[in-house]
Amino acid sequence: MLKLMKLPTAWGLRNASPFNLKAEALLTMSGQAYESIEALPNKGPKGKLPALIDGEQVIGDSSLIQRHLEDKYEARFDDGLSEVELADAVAYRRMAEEWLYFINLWVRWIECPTITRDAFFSGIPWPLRGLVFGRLQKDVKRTLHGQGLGRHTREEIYGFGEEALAAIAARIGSGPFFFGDTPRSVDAALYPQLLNVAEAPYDTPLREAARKHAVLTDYVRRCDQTIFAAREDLPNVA
Ligand SMILES: N[C@@H](CCC(=O)N[C@@H](CS)C(=O)NCC(=O)O)C(=O)O
Repeated sequence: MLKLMKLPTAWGLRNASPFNLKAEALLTMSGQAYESIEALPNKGPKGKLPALIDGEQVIGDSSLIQRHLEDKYEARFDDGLSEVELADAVAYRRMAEEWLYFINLWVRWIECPTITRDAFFSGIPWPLRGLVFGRLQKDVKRTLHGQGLGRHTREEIYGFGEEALAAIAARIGSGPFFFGDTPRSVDAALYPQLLNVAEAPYDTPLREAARKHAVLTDYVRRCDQTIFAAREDLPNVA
């Protein structure tokens, strides 16, 4: 059976790590039975999670997991979409994953680090917890500086976040999904990023901006309920 290596969750969210939730959503939509294994990012072949174990093959990266499900198991997430629709999906997916994700990463590690430390590192005794967290926080700071986001002011970062959320809300509109009545791979990618902004316990202007758009909070709920409606048939229901 397929095995999904994923990060442990927190706060009662289906998964507090958006890319891990995306992989779960894609696997569920594909109809393939799978088993979840909780792991840390260093277990992934690229030092990140999720990763999918399929026999001898270990596939790191949610987009490559999607491709694997399409190529090997004939998952048809996006059948019938036009070239322009597929292009639209790529652009929004990358905006959420390569932009909104980093804004939320900044919220979690730089703006509100103690919430993150207490949720994910409470198993490590003091003073080691502080040392481990401090080292990882330094890495995140370096990443954000390299990416560019970390060079902006707090106000500018929240401004970028609000802009991205407004763009996604406008695009979803009355939906019910990104492309109408059926959830597609773009929904499996977008909704975990939005869930982790709107529902995690970081009381910031970013969460406030997400919650201001009823379109987004409704969309998150709808995606989660629709995509995982069949999970009772599969092992390890979250
Ligand atoms: N492009 C990757 C991103 C995966 C990713 O960033 N995973 C995070 C958790 S949501 C991670 O493992 N972070 C640990 C790290 O960067 O060291 C994907 O689509 O799977």
